Amino acid sequence: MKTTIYLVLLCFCVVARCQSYETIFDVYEDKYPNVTSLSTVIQDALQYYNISEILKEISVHTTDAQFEIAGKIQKLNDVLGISAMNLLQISPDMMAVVAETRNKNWGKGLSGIENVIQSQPATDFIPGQTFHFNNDLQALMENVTEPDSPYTPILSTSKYTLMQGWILPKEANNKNSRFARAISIILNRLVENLSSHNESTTFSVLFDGQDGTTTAVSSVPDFLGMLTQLGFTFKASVQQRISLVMLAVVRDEETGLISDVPASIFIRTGFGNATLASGHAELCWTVNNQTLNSSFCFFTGSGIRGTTFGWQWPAKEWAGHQKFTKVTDNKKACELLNYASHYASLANHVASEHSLYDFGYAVLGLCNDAVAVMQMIVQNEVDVYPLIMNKELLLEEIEKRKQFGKVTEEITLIEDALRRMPDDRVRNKSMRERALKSIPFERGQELYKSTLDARNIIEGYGVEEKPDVEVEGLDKKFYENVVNKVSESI
Ligand SMILES: *[C@@H]1O[C@H](CO)[C@@H](O)[C@H](O)[C@H]1NC(C)=O
Ligand SMILES: *[C@@H]1O[C@H](CO)[C@@H](O)[C@H](O)[C@H]1NC(C)=O
Ligand SMILES: *[C@@H]1O[C@H](CO)[C@@H](O)[C@H](O)[C@H]1NC(C)=O
Ligand SMILES: *[C@@H]1O[C@H](CO)[C@@H](O)[C@H](O)[C@H]1NC(C)=O
Ligand SMILES: *[C@@H]1O[C@H](CO)[C@@H](O)[C@H](O)[C@H]1NC(C)=O
Ligand SMILES: *[C@@H]1O[C@H](CO)[C@@H](O)[C@H](O)[C@H]1NC(C)=O
Ligand SMILES: *[C@@H]1O[C@H](CO)[C@@H](O)[C@H](O)[C@H]1NC(C)=O
Ligand SMILES: *[C@@H]1O[C@H](CO)[C@@H](O)[C@H](O)[C@H]1NC(C)=O
Ligand SMILES: CC(=O)N[C@H]1CO[C@H](CO)[C@@H](O)[C@@H]1O
Repeated sequence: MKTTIYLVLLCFCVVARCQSYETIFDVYEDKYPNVTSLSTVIQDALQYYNISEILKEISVHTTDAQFEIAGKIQKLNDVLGISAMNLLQISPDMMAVVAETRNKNWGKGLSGIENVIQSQPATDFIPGQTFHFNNDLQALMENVTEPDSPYTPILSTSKYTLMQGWILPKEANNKNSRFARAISIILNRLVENLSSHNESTTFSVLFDGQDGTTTAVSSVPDFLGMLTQLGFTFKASVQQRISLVMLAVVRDEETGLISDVPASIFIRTGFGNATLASGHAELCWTVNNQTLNSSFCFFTGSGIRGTTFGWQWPAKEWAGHQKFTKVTDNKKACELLNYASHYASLANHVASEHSLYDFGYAVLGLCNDAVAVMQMIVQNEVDVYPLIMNKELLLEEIEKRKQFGKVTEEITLIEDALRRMPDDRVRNKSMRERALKSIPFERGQELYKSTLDARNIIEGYGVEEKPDVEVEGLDKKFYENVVNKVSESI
């Protein structure tokens, strides 16, 4: 219940006056047969749950907050029924405000905000300072089993049980996936080495040569060099789909059938009332030899210790899929991996220096932001949207390093990318194109009905036009207040 209230408050925004859909969560169930709209489930639940009661509980926490919507003071209790789901959308600039406010409250030690410490990918599998590639790889691959996340009921009626969880597909623990996870863990350890200046804690990977000698490597390029010598080739690309927040499924109590319930974070784009399911992007490498065909990815994630290399659960087909930035040359793909490792080291250092909540996730950007920095380096433009990172924190750190004369070539490139990349905390000319690109569906194959509407609305704007709607009267203060109230009250 508290999570629900938190989400409702966190994302409270302007009501979309609905057209071809009733709520922004409505999906084309006819095109995606194993999918049920969240709104269908909620609509049913509304017959059993007293929303007035629920909203009353919310209003206890928010009595002082300024609810100014489109210039009018509105009471939450007035916003009843299924259309209240349309409140669950937020503009990129307000996402950044929410991130900063949550972080401030976490820093102040307010209860209700616990730092998210999970271990995916686990860094603690590797014992000691060395990893013997030939001897230890098998054991590490055995160790990195990804468990299912069992279905946990959220609410149920006689008709539906809404649950949260994820049952992994079979390939999630096959050899390729285990190898990808093992490589991610090793890479993350090598990234730590970048910021450690103490030789006695340096992490090394040992490789046995055919001539009986052993080579020790402690840097990402050297590690990639060894893998290339062993016959592995790397390719890189950006993989993009829509974000999945809840990982929800519903059991139809009449038929017993389970189907997925897509629940994304919706981005209020500011182009009229166009709202889009937020895109999730990651920069991925395939690493192949003749027997293994693995893929690992790089992004800033929640609950994964910041900006890291990691292995992602395969997304459902209905989440869409598209690729950007295809780097097929082995050398270039390895160079990009080296830049990513320097960016991870920088971002994680800044997160640690400033004690950022969730290892910097949100304040230092969503998954998209880390990908955007890499896209700037490799192609001098960014495809992904939205971008909300507080890049000033990273630039400050780089300035500090410059004063001590300690800036690598990689960090110089990263600085340039940070300065020049688009920033959706302010309105920019590339927003229109990137917002449209963030839709990972062919026209007519959209998952959410609201996405098709949004596509039509945004396409109606000129190529260089910026969003016209600021946040329709909902100001920064509102979001700060709401997050503060929630932090205090939970
Ligand atoms: C969006 O805005 C347009 C023009 O401002 C309006 O005609 C339409 O009803 C709105 N559609 C939705 C889905 O809110
Ligand atoms: C729901 O709660 C409100 C406020 O407590 C109350 O006035 C109303 O009668 C309740 N409705 C139902 C159907 O129980
Ligand atoms: C694998 O896990 C076992 C038991 O937790 C541990 O003792 C061993 O060191 C691990 N091996 C590697 C290579 O991670
Ligand atoms: C380096 O790390 C070792 C082992 O943790 C520690 O004993 C030593 O004091 C460290 N040296 C410096 C200069 O920090
Ligand atoms: C539909 O999706 C659910 C949840 O992911 C899964 O358990 C079920 O097997 C799927 N059903 C079909 C018919 O694909
Ligand atoms: C590919 O790499 C794996 C792991 O190092 C190794 O076991 C396998 O023999 C390699 N395949 C080839 C054809 O080299
Ligand atoms: C490796 O996997 C990718 C994606 O799953 C596939 O497209 C490709 O054909 C595979 N390559 C090999 C050599 O098996
Ligand atoms: C984004 O907008 C800001 C403020 O208007 C501007 O300073 C910046 O140059 C713009 N960046 C891009 C990439 O358009
Ligand atoms: C002690 C050691 O080998 N440290 C290495 C950590 O990684 C950096 C960057 O690749 C190397 O320059 C250091 O030599």
